[in-house]
Amino acid sequence: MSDHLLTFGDRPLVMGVLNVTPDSFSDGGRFDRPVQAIEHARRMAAEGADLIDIGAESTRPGAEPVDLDDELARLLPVIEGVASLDLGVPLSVDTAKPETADRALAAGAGMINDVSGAGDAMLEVAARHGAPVIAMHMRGEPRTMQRAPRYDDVVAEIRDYLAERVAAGRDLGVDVLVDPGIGFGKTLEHNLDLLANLRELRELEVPIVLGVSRKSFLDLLLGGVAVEERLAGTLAVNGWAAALDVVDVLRVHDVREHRQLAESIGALRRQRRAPAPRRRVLARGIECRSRIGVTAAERAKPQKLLVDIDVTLTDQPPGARDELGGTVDYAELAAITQAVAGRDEYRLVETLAERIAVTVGRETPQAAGGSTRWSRIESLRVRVLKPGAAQELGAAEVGAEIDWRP
Ligand code: HH2
Repeated sequence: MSDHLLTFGDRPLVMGVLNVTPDSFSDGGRFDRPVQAIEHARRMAAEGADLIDIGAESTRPGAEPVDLDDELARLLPVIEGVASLDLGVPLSVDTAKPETADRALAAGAGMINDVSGAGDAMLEVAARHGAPVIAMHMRGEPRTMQRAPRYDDVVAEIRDYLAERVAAGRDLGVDVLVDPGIGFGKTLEHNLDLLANLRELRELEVPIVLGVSRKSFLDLLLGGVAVEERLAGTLAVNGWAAALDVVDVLRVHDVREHRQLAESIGALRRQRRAPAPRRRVLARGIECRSRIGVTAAERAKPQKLLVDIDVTLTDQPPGARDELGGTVDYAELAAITQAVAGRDEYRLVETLAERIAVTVGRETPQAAGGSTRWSRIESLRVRVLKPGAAQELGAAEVGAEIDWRP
């Protein structure tokens, strides 16, 4: 994606918020004069912002729309002023109006952030300027969006909506980044569902943007926390998403702290060891005999069974020992299976399968806490087939299978 504008590596990018508004929910009125706004952009760049998002229309719940002329009058001097500082940090324009985006891109912004989902007119502006776009999901409009929003499946509905915007962008050659729009026409439950299941947006295979900074769901979640006290909650949620690698851009007010968060997670990610290859030992088609069946007649004499066992081992370091003592011996699996099958009568094949699994788990050295420190049984699959019954029924195979963890 847009190599010249954004490069994604092993940490999320930090997008600093610059609201040139009198009424934004957390910083309204603080940067609504160009001089203050430009100074704040300089500060965020010094604190480590990878991007600066400049908006002139508050989208907090209940906010009134701003008309085009007012929006341009607030935005353009700031975009031009920040662009002239040459901070080396790309600027995005936070607007839902294609005309505003067009003028902002001409004035020095390199990207569009559209909370209204980047409709076709917006994508056309982006295509004309060769700029990427953030398509954010919003239900309704800011003035009314928090009036009892409803979804059948909030994660699936938003994923499908964003997928459609990505496809529309692709048709025009526009790179689209997606944002689930935390707090935009969503209850606390909806926001948490989205945040806990962000990985579903990974299916879209485009960068994911997240805006949770200081938002009111944190107030509801934490039981009454004022806007200026929501940094810890913001860091926790952004840290969760970053650690799970389900976010690429964090849109935040507190740049310094989030750059530290992103760098820490990047360092840990680089340090992670490659997972060791998982070993699975198989013993399949073990022949044994057992008195098994739901009727006494069936149990009167032993019948032939075929048993498959798959043992998954865990905890092997790369290049684990090349010795039988450090793994499961399949001869031992066959011997245990034959002994368990012959020892008792069973009505159900699943009972026998379970008995075999439990015995393997208990009697091999790899049983949890067993003698071999670095190789333990993580799980077992045991399948018991009755070839005689299959033949009678005209079936290829009949039997039962169980999965078991020690
Ligand atoms: N949230 C806000 C504004 N723009 N853009 C994206 N992509 N994602 C967001 O979650 C998002 C956004 C609202 O936050 P803020 O800008 O601080 O407040 P206000 O809209 O009141 O100016």
